[in-house]
Amino acid sequence: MTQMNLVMVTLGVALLLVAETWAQNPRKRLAPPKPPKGQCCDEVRSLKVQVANLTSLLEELGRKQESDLMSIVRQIMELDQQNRQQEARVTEAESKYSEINNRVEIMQLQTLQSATQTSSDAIYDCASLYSKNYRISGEYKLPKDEFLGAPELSVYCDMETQGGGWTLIQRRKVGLTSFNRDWKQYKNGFGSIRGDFWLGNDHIFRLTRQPSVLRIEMEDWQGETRYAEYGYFTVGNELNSFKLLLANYSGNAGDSLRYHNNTNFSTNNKDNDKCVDHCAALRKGGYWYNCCTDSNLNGVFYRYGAHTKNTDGITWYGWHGPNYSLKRVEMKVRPVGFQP
Ligand SMILES: [Ca+2]
Repeated sequence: MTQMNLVMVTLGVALLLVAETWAQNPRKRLAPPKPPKGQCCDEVRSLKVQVANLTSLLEELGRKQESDLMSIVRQIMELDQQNRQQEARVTEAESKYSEINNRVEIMQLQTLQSATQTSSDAIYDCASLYSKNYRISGEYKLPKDEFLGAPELSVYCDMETQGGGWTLIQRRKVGLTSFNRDWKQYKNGFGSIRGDFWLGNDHIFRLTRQPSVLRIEMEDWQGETRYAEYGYFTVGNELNSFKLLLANYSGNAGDSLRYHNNTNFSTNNKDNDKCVDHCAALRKGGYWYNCCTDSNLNGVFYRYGAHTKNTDGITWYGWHGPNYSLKRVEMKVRPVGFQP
């Protein structure tokens, strides 16, 4: 622009000079010019040359300016286009982001739904079966549940006592199945689900991961019955030696499992009791032996009850003392919040 101004000024001066020259010779312009004197004509010629030069310079500058303007316009247009492209890219990115966001939300929703389905639809005990309208006591097969890590399992459900929904974890009634078994057998369970059996410490652990009630029903050889119920009952996993924790006794048989509270499980090949003696070997069963017993529900089945010589029978001290083996026992669990 400064260059442009300079050119304009120079051109202006040149024009002034030309005008002045013309003003000095007004007649020459009107009348047919006489042959000019050498000096004057030389000056005019030189000025004309200068004007021509300046004009061409101006024209050139004008063209340059025009081309500059054109290039600026082009640049602006290009920038504008780039801007629009970038805007488009941003819009695209935004829509992709929102699409991904939507997908994540859908996935979260699906996960939530499947989790809800698993916890509400899963059949993992007799209480769940009861709530699905299975109301007849008997043997049921619980399906394998990968979510809970539970294998397929046959269980016996008591759907009648005190509203039903009970999963049996133990039964003594026939007397032909030995309960003098090792750790692994007590861990996995043994016996016949319709007869005498131990469900298995792994299964009892899984069942009692939800807050559970334990109910023990007993019958003596005179046909009388008693029960003991614990409002809180849980068995630890194998790493914790299937430790027993229970509380809130109610019933009419006496609180003869309290003595075994907070003890580990022991078997004939694993002495986890709180005694110098090997209680499992002495009492011939697997149980939460302390030192050793106030009850021995997995003891030896003695027909007709009284066994004054031995203390290894199916005993419940709170009812018949240490020398009376019961005729029939059932241990069963159900969730604390169970609604018949
Ligand atoms: Ca011991």
